[in-house]
Amino acid sequence: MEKIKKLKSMAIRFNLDDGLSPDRKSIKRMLSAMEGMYLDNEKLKEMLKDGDIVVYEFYNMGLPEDSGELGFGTTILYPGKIGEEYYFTKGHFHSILETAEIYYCIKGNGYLLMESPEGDVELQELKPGVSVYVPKRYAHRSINISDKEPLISFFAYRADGGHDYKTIETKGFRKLVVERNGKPKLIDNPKWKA
Ligand code: PAN
Ligand code: ZN
Repeated sequence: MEKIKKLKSMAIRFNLDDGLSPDRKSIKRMLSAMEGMYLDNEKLKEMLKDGDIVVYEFYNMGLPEDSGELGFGTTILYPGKIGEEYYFTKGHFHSILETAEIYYCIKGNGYLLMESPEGDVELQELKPGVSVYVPKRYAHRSINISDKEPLISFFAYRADGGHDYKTIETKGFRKLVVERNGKPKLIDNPKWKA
């Protein structure tokens, strides 16, 4: 990605209907890139036989990763389920653990699942107009509980915070949000590794 050397003010458009920006190229996270992340991996493999699909897309503005800068953009998480688990983003800790983040939901309905390394779990509902503060030290994952609408949020974080995906990829989150009797339910992750 092209790095911007001297930062000037900028105006970036994000469409309120689909969350996409006509000014930047999004990063697309495909179903194939989510292998091993959902509880029912067999189901995921079965779905892949019908072809790969975009589970979510988001923006990285390519700003300098300095402590004085901010990373920002939108995430568009499409609706769907794998088994009884709703589509979610991979989720991550920030590499600099002591960095917070702010989310602002523009469209859709879902949750922001957060957990600290010590095992404190926080769940906040995302719906239009709601802003959620992700405290420093907490891993975070968006979950879309709608069966038709994308979940669209705007986010901003300290640009040098970095993304540690590995911890969640190997251990998972302690909790999962699944659909039971047509309703979202927070359950213990049976695959969670201490
Ligand atoms: C967000 C996320 C974005 C995609 O910008 O990076 O929603 O989710 P994953 O990074 O977990 O795939 C953010 O939290 N940035 O720090
Ligand atoms: Zn983050």
